[in-house]
Amino acid sequence: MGLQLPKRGQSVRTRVGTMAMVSAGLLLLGACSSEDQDQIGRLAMPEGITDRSVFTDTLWRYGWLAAMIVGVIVWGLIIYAAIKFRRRSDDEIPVQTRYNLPIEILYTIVPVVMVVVFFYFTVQTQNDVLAEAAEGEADHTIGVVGQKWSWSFNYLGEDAVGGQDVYTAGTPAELPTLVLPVDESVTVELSSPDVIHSFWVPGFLFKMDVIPGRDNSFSFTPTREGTFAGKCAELCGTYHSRMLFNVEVVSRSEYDAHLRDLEEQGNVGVLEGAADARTQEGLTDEVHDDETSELGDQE
Ligand SMILES: [Cu+2]
Repeated sequence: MGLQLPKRGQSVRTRVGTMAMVSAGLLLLGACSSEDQDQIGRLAMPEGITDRSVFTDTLWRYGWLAAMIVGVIVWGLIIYAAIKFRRRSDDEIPVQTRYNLPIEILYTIVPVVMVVVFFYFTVQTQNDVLAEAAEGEADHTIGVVGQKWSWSFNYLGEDAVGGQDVYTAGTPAELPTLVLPVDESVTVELSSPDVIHSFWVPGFLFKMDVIPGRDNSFSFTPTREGTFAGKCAELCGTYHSRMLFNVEVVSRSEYDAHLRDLEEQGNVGVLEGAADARTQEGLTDEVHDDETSELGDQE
């Protein structure tokens, strides 16, 4: 028995359905706020707020472009093949082809080449994002501690408080705020006393794991003032979803005032993030050496 063509009534119904879907789609797009439309323009990436976010943003856009080019070629080939080699009569069987070596080599090599190109540009982007502060040392160094289930921020050796270290800490109920000076370079040093967390500010278009016993750091310069959201991006345990914080990018004078406030509140020193941080194995070399010598003394 041959193929049954759809009856006329069915195809009209399909066309009406398609038109309804297209107009609903257009209506939805039209109803988008300008904020949503900005986001569509950025291909769903958050707006970058540091000098480094442009690298990730560029990779993202070219990634989409490459995917669209591949998509158009593949869709084109599918449509071309479906029309050109369609079944023309009920008793015709299409040409049966087995093994086409050139085609098989092509569709093995082409994806490998695409992955290599993606990999190359990803590594290049990563190097740009992770490059240390351009001119020697960064203007500010901030120690960020991720601990179950919040964050501590240590502002290290700040001139505004006479070269002292001051800190701020939060809880899942009272979110901590990381204050950053606009247009000044910052190095963030990440540490964790307990489990692996991940420091993520979506506006940085970047995140980095916070691993016990491993010193991870990155540098950047915030370029836009404002309040932004931050979170833990590693499924680290029970209250992982509550490991939220805020980032406030402010002018230098407001930044200095914030540091002096912390000093006045008595938040002087460096927080390790947990009461038992110094007794846990393998946190930093320094701690480890201390423990070894203590053990040596006991023996
Ligand atoms: Cu976490």
